[in-house]
Amino acid sequence: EPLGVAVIGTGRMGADHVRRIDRAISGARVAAVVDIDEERAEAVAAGVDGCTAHTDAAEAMASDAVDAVLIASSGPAHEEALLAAFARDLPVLCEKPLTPDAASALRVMEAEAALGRRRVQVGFMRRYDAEYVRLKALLDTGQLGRPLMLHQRHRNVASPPFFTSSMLISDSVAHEVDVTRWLLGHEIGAVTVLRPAPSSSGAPDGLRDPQFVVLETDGGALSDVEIFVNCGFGYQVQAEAVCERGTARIGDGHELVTSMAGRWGGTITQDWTERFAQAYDDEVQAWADATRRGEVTGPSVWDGYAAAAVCEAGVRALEQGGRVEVELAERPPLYA
Ligand code: ISE
Repeated sequence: EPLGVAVIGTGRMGADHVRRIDRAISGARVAAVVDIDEERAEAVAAGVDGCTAHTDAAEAMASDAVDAVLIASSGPAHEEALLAAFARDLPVLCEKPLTPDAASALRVMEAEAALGRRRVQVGFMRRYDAEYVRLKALLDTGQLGRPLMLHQRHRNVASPPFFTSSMLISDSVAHEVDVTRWLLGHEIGAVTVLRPAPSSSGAPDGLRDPQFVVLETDGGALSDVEIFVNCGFGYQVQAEAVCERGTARIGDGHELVTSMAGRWGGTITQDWTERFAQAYDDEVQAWADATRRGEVTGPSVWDGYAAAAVCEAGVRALEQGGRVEVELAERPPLYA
């Protein structure tokens, strides 16, 4: 019996995950889709055999055909959907951000901790990307010595119309926050955000784009992030670890280099569904496999909460300037 998944939210990521579960991965099927836009839910459901359409997440979760939930609605809608899934004790894959702020993430963490076992994998898909996995494996061997600094670049072609200056941190840099914690095994203790003059090309008026974010870890490492969400030319995600005895870098995108007519070069991916397509496939496959074994693996609600707390400090640093310390709640034993 394949795992019956309810996909909550059929926007860009939700629709991509529906396609992925329907066509790319094994052992799971889309049993229900939910969207506040009824027509959209029905249009997506119509493309999948035996899939029902709903406008209410709790109603979809009540269906006998639903064994697990993939939450891909907008960040502010996650908390309610997570709590509805907990009420039915359903396993969840929740797209990032877990929730948009630390207080709501903490409520979710307390609710899951009260269940006494993990139910949620958070969708930090970079942890499933082959290049990141190799970088982490190399750092973990210790061959390069202790990592001292991470330099990261995160560029999007263009931001969507609803994007705000604080979303550069809470929606985009959230990935580098998780990558930093995961690669180094440190928590992030303080955030500083520097703001160069905004780009006048492409970025909507008033959007603070680009930004330069400095994360200080409790292990004494520095992680810097250039976030530039209206760079215009491509989707680039790069990371370099500077260690005591060497460096390691990913994201140069050199899989195919052509030489022709006196020039050499390659192509640049245009968005995350393209750059991280395989990572998303592997992430959702790993979630479905673990769920069918009755396990929960991958990034946890603690990771989602920690990212939310760091991003909240980052947004304050962006707004008020200077260095803002991160306040983290105690880590519950469930996430030890
Ligand atoms: C988006 O929500 C993502 O998660 C993408 O990976 C990121 O590159 C983009 O900046 C975010 O807005």
